[in-house]
Amino acid sequence: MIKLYGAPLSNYYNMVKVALLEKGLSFEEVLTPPSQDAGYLAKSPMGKIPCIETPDGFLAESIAILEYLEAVAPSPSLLPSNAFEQAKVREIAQVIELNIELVARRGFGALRGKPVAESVVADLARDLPKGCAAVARLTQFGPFIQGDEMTYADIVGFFSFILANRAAKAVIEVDLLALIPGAPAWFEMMQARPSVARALADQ
Ligand SMILES: N[C@@H](CCC(=O)N[C@@H](CS)C(=O)NCC(=O)O)C(=O)O
Repeated sequence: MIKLYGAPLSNYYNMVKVALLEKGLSFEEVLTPPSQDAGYLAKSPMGKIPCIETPDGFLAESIAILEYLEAVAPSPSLLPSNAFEQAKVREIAQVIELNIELVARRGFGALRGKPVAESVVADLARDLPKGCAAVARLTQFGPFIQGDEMTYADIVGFFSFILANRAAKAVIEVDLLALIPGAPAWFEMMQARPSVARALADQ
């Protein structure tokens, strides 16, 4: 059985947890904080959460884990069958991680009441609208990001935007979802999905 290491407050942890739930795979949650201890670094090389333990060893990096789950449990699928459409899912997930999640993450201190440096405020104000414009160019919301089937881009997208938007509202007073046509309704739909609702309730 797959073991999922991490904590329910982590948006990345929830990406993997929701994929496991969607696929109906049995898994055990092992509550673990991020850690630089040698024991945990042997499992997750940057000491980050999540990582998973598989029959073949440990695996970190959420998108790599999602790809692994897709390979070992292809049904129900979180990727389209067409090679180009599959690559598009990967493109969108990466664009969201690099240009929304990781940019907004620099302002996450605001969510814990910490001051955010002026340079970070300026970076978020410049880069987040640019990232949202890229996401808008890539998404269809029909009703899912890539059309009528849910893919892992929806999972990465939902758990990236949930925190990024809180940080954007707190730091630059911008609603990121409002910058992407169709995104507010998609976000509501994803939030109501049983797997996502369970991960949020478990927090
Ligand atoms: N690229 C990683 C990011 C994971 C990540 O940043 N996790 C956060 C928790 S949400 C963490 O472990 N932070 C601790 C740290 O950066 O040392 C992934 O895709 O899994």
